[in-house]
Amino acid sequence: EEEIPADHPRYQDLLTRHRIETGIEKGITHLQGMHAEGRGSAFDYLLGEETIPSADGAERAAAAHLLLADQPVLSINGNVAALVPEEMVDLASAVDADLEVNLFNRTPERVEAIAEHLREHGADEVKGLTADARIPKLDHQRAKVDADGIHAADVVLVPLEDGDRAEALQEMDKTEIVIDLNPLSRSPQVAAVPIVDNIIRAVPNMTEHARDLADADEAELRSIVDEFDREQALEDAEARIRNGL
Ligand code: PTJ
Repeated sequence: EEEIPADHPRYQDLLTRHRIETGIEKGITHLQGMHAEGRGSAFDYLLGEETIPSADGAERAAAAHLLLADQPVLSINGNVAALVPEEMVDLASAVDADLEVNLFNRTPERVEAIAEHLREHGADEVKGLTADARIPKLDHQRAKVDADGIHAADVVLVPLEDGDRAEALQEMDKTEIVIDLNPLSRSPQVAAVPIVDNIIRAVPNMTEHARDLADADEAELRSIVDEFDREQALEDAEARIRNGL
């Protein structure tokens, strides 16, 4: 990371790519993670590589949801672990959430490497290793969850996955927060809170909102949650991308 000069016009994009490469070398990130990163990077370019106002609103609503939750869980895949390990640990501590490894390309080695990576970045407990429960109606590896983790959670943060897990979790009556730079992906389309922003910016900003709302009472948090308009957030992101074109 030191090799990339901070004043390079594509600094953030190069840094992100470099973290994914390092993640692959360490056995944390799947090779497909590089493709996912490329897709995300194209959308970020069109968004102007900044947190648009509606995404900031979504990040605040997400923070309020997490603070209101009884059992919030932050789901971690290979890209998330490579890009924002410390930031995820910080968010988990700000909202008192659990971290759970959940992978599409699941192998015991990768689950363990990611858990270890998160511990190195300050996590004291990482879930997802026992995987003693299943998400119903989902037949791939992403169905494997901890009974006292995602399976029991009321609010789940689902970053960087375009798939059908979001829908399956919704059928379990969970509130979902999705981070995805592509507003047309299936996951943001069904999320209670779709955050169309780069995870590198989104997570620290959610933590900042959570700290800002730490003393807010339940009524205030509820009103933030109620005022958030998911359709409008998706429309704003799409409009911004069309503009970018
Ligand atoms: O680690 P695993 O085995 O669980 O696999 C993880 C990947 C990411 C490889 C897997 O979930 C996958 O292939 O995902 P997709 O279908 O490429 O979906 C990833 C989504 O995240 C895409 O819609 C991208 O636009 C989006 N994305 C990629 N990078 C970022 C991003 N969104 C926000 N911030 C990013 N940095």
